[in-house]
Amino acid sequence: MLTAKLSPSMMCADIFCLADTIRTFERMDIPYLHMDVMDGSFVPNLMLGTDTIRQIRRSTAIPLDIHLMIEEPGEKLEWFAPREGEYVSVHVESTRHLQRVLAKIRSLGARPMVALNPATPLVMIEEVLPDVDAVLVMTVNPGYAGQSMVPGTLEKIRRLRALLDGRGFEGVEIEVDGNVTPENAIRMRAAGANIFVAGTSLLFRPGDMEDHIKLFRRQVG
Ligand code: S6P
Ligand code: MG
Repeated sequence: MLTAKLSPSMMCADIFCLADTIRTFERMDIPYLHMDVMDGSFVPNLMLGTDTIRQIRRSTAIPLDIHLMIEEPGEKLEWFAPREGEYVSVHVESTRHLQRVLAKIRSLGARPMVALNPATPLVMIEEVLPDVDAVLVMTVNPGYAGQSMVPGTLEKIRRLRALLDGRGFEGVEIEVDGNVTPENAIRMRAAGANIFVAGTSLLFRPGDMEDHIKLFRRQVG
């Protein structure tokens, strides 16, 4: 079973406390920071731009997990200057030449991840499984924090894990994004997910963030 990892969703962070939050993540050995990039076209919202990404990179060595919710991401990859060890995810629904874009992410030194909306069937990514290090299963429709998990996505995670393992891609990770509560995380883990985007349902909910991280690690791994 792949190691369980947290990827805090930085669009949920209080910008007035950002430096302290990042220090907490460093102290707690958080492996990724999830950066939601939204263009107001692929999704009905605008979020995190290139300058924010640059500033976060200047302030920490934690690798980024950049989630591109933008039209034709292949034409804009260089804007984000992906680094070795970072993840960059692109949506199957927004990317006309998916395989080419995933190859470009790798050629820039980063780790390619393909993302699917809840309504997109797994068959849409079958041909690119050899080209990715991870698959991002959206468990809410992308655009906003604070939504409820779409029923059926748990079963989709289970089917994806079986598909990956059955085709010899046991090392390909599954990231889940949306309404990852402590309870949902346990169920998502049992279904086969191992990277958990932690937003308002997990780390950025009321209470002490370190306690939330410890609870997650006790319950999920
Ligand atoms: C949503 C975005 C996500 C959210 C995250 C918020 O479009 O891709 O990364 O930031 O899902 O988490 P929560 O717990 O508020 O759903
Ligand atoms: Mg996201």
